[in-house]
Amino acid sequence: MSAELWNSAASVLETNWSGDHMVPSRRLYPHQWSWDTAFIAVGLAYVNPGRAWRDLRSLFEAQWPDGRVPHIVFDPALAEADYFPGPAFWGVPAYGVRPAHGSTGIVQPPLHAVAAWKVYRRAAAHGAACVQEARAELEWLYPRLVAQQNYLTTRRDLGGAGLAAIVHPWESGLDNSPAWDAALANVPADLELLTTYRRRDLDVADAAHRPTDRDYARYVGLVLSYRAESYSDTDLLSRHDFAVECPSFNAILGAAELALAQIAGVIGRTAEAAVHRERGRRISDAIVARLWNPRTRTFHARDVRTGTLSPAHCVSGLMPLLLPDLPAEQVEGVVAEAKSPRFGFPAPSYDRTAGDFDTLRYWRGPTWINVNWLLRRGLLVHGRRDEAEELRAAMVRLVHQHGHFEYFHPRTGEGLGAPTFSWTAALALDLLA
Ligand code: 2M8
Repeated sequence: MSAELWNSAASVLETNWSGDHMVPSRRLYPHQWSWDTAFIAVGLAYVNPGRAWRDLRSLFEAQWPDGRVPHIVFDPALAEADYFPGPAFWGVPAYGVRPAHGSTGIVQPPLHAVAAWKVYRRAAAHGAACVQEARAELEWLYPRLVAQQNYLTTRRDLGGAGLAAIVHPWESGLDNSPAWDAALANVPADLELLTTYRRRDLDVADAAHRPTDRDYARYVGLVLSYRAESYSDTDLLSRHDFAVECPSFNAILGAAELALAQIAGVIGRTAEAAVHRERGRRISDAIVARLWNPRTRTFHARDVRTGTLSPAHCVSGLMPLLLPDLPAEQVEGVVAEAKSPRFGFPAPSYDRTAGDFDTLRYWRGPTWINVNWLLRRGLLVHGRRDEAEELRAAMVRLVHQHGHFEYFHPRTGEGLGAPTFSWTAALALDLLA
């Protein structure tokens, strides 16, 4: 079984390679996405590390002067109509050394330091030249990764407590998660707006599996609001309707500091390693102080504008397990939540017992490999080897039986969304290795 799965995963990554970057899927997502690049690098580390570094470089070549790494880098060879919203809609000036590549003005979870560290660690298996290349790539990436962290922990600390706020649901990577429902209720949904645009996703995917038009009206409205001041974060809270501290985004932010500490050690910046470790610990503390609900014994998204925690139980609430400094009480609570009837292994994106659990609709129920891969990593961080192995085996079974789909039906395992999806294939390689 594993040779067959390995080969099919490797061939998905061949098909989706576009010269200097990987696309998540050819039809639905034809450009380069930020956190996809990180998950994909983890798999490329086994079959083509040179491409892992090339992909990360392509992404960071589009980094903005303020340090933000855009959530999409657009392929200039494609037409505006190939993805909505495309480059003209975002209206972002071209930054960096790839001036022909437009980008969006929002971010995604900063998983790249974790990915780069994993690619580096795997390099020795490919020989000395590969180790040398990996070191040089880490040296190139390090200041850029630090700039990304600095942007998120300063300009995006809208709540003033040491966490980064997302200002658009797309920034979480968990687009239509119920975690944002309460905060989004305050965002006008101008359905008229959509009549002037064409939702390209509905040409290539089933509408019942995608966010609704009401969601999209809000997504478009929030981009227009952020775009109005050229994506400036100054006084953003006073003029923008959505600002949320997400437990998953911030757990990845903390894990990135710890990966940066490792990278700094390897490239001879030992004094900086201690600073990153300390920053990671502070993010971990802030997540516990701001996002833990002692009554539900799990983490929830916090609406920065109202100071309230979302009541929804979502897979994002399990992600702080990635942080080694998480106190025992929180570790126990999250592991119990993960193993409870609400989730189980592999974990669906949303509470199975909720009245509005939706087995088909994207991040409102279906099972995703990337967040389960993060959950397994978190279990290993806390020495929960048996649970981690149970989860690994369940993920491998799911992908082997149903294919490298974007997401899966949480009861039957049926593949949903894009059929040859890069991060599913890439992470399958890591789970098999
Ligand atoms: C999905 O998001 C994009 C918008 O960014 C979309 O729906 O068009 C999400 O699953 C996100 O996490 C992912 O990075 C992206 C590309 O795979 O698709």
